[in-house]
Formats: sequence, C-alpha cells, structure tokens
Amino acid sequence: MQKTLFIIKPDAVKRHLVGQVIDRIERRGFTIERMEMLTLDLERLKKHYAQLVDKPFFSSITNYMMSGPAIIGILSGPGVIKSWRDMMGATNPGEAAPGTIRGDFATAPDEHGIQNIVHGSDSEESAAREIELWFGK
Ligand code: IDP
Ligand code: MG
Repeated sequence: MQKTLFIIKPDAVKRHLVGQVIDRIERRGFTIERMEMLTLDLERLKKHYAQLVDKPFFSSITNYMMSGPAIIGILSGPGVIKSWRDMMGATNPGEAAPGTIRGDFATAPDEHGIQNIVHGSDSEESAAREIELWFGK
C-alpha cells in the first residue's frame, strides 16, 4: 500500500475549497491516514522544496505557502502517488486540464505567482522524505 503527502495550500483554505478537495480524495477511495491544519514554517518549507531553493522565485513560493493555514496530511491507497498527482493536474493552472483539481479551481498565475491549490509528492522517494519531514518516522 502506497502513501503520499498531500497539502491543501493556503489559497484553497482561504477560498473555502477544503471540503471539495477532500470530497474528491474520498470519492476516489483513498484513505486519509493523517490530517491537520497548520501554518507551514520556513525551516521545513526550505527542506520540503529543497530542489527549488536556488530559484529566483523561491521567496514567492514560501510567502504563498506561509500566507495562512494549510491542511497537510498523508493519503494511502494503491498507486496513490501517481493517482493523486494526476488528480491535481499540471503545476501551472493555465496548463492544467479541466477535471483536475488545479484545472477546475486554480486561477492563472498573476503578480502573486503560481497559486495552485494542492501539493502531492512526485515519487516514492519524495513521499518518504516529505512524510518524515512533516510527520516524523
Ligand atoms: P508541483 O507542485 O506540481 O510538484 P514543483 O515544480 O515541484 O511543482 O513546484 C513546487 C511549487 O512551487 C509549485 O506547486 C508552485 O506553487 C511553485 N512554483 C513552481 N514553479 C514556479 C514558478 O515558475 N513560479 C512561481 N512558483 C512556482
Ligand atoms: Mg513538486
């Protein structure tokens, strides 16, 4: 049984989309193993997005991700890592297909950068690393 880390990002919490995102998770049959609401901290965000820390837009990512409370949790289910990524849609909401969470709910990038509703681990290695980072062993 696979596990993945999911985040319902602060834009989604502010826009009252939490229920609709969780509804999609449950309709798909994934199990919510852990879930909590918290404002993400810079120290762990730097580790979470370690591959992006050198990008010029990194501070816009952390400002966005710390702009309010987020929902963070662990999903389990067969093939959940790829399935959840497929349900999320493309990183840039302008390119995300209709029917995906980002394609249905996210707005196109503006001066605040990319605000795209949800996060999901992108591989087994990322999932293991991210779950340990936010929830411990
Ligand atoms: P992902 O969330 O689809 O896995 P990543 O490339 O891992 O996409 O990027 C992580 C997050 O960083 C994105 O979801 C988005 O919030 C932000 N991000 C990625 N690329 C850009 C960019 O070019 N400009 C602004 N923000 C970006
Ligand atoms: Mg990613």
